[in-house]
Amino acid sequence: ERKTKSFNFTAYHTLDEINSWMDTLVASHSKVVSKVQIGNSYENRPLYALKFSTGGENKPAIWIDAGIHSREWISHATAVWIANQIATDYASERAPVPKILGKMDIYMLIVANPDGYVFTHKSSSPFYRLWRKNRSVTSDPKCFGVDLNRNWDAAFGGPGASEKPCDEDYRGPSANSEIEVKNIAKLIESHGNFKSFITLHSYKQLLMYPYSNTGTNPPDQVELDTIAVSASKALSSWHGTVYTVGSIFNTIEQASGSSVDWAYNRGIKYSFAFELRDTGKYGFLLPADQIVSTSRETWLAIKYIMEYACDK
Ligand code: ING
Ligand code: ZN
Repeated sequence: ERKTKSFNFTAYHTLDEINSWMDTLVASHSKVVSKVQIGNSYENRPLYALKFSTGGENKPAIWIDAGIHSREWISHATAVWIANQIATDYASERAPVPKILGKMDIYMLIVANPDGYVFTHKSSSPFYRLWRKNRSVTSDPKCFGVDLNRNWDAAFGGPGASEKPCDEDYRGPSANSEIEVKNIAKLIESHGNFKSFITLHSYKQLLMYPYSNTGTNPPDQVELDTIAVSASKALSSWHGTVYTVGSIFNTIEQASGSSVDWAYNRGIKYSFAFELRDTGKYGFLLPADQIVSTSRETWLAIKYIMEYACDK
């Protein structure tokens, strides 16, 4: 308990600090949180997910990942804060967390791209700090990394992803070629009972749903849009931060091989992608004094989506 409390939620942390914080969270809340290793990264770092569960086998579940793009530091920091909030809300019986965890499990992968994240901490020079992809070797010896949000088996190879290894949105040689993507997909597929898939990115203040690869509406567009509008209203109620809602294709741009399209296509209806703060003033370099306010407002939106999926 003491150690969890002394963790500084108002600062950005290294991979090692986040991993050891997970251990202290699990130690303080072992009845409800455990650490699950879902595999390793390309450079052989463990991929640790936090599993929130009150017991039972294969309960309907909610997936949350952050940091699939390493430079988007506010996503990892927000996921850390939210994980702590879920644990403490459960411990103090604060609604709706006990109800949600009575029916569903929550999996949180806070650092989906640990190799990239370590790289962004090597130097504050933009080449390091603004690294987006993972760090795998490509067919071009000068260029490293695959965009892990273009490598999923969902319209892989279509428009909105590059075939060139030096590009920021390089899709990789084939769908699931990247071990990080493969590990997440394997966990979700073998579990088979995920109801919601939430992925955290930055920046642009958007709450989005599929598809990213086409402008055609998904069959559940009306419901997903209604949920996203309500969740973004909940988010705004905290500090007045304004989010735009829509399909990924319509709010940002076309992207093939994305995780939410994959999740939605395999039947995870409540699939959403967040672009957290800000709208461009600081961009990926969001000052650390905005971590807690960003986390609090994002939690309101995520809580809304979770409760909706739970009550459904
Ligand atoms: N934006 C996302 C990207 O991968 C996105 C947008 C989200 C595309 C979800 C597809 C699916 O390009 C950032 N900033 O990474
Ligand atoms: Zn991103």
